[in-house]
Amino acid sequence: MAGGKTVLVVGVTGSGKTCLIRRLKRKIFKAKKKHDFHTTETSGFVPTKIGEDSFGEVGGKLQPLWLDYAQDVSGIIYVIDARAHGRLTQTAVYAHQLREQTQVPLILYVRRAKNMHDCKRILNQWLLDDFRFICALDGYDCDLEEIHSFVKSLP
Ligand SMILES: Nc1nc2c(ncn2[C@@H]2O[C@H](COP(=O)(O)OP(=O)(O)O)[C@@H](O)[C@H]2O)c(=O)[nH]1
Ligand SMILES: [Mg+2]
Repeated sequence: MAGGKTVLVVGVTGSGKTCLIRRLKRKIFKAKKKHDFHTTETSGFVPTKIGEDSFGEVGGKLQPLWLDYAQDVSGIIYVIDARAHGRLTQTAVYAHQLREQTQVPLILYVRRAKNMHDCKRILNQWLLDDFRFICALDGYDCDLEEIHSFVKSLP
């Protein structure tokens, strides 16, 4: 794709998509101000240009359309809130469905895991252990670099 890649960011409502795109855009590693993480619901697909690339979020309410949005992108970041226990089954089902239906490279971005073991435990629990994933641990800031290298690796 000339002039950068388009990346679809999906996940259930409240998983952290908007905040992740905002951090990528502003290179925020840790929240400095309270309003950094104040969000309102995003409707439709509004790509945010970050460097050469574009990141566009499609929320949980539009889950039936995720596959349609996936048609024209280079890669998919699937955001999971590891501490949203009540939503993990649903999110696992959606992640499997999406991956079965498209060849577009997909990476799970698991937010708020306590540690790598916790992250892997959560993924294994829902048989997601064969997914590529980024574990965004509380207090560590290397997740943004991992996202950039995922995007760089996309065809
Ligand atoms: N402190 C902190 N809070 C976050 C982060 N990501 C998400 N949140 C919180 O989770 C809420 C929902 O995140 P949001 O990005 O709007 O989720 P979305 O529905 O997937 O777009 C936000 O209002 C924040 O309170 C993060 O990286 N750090
Ligand atoms: Mg959002």
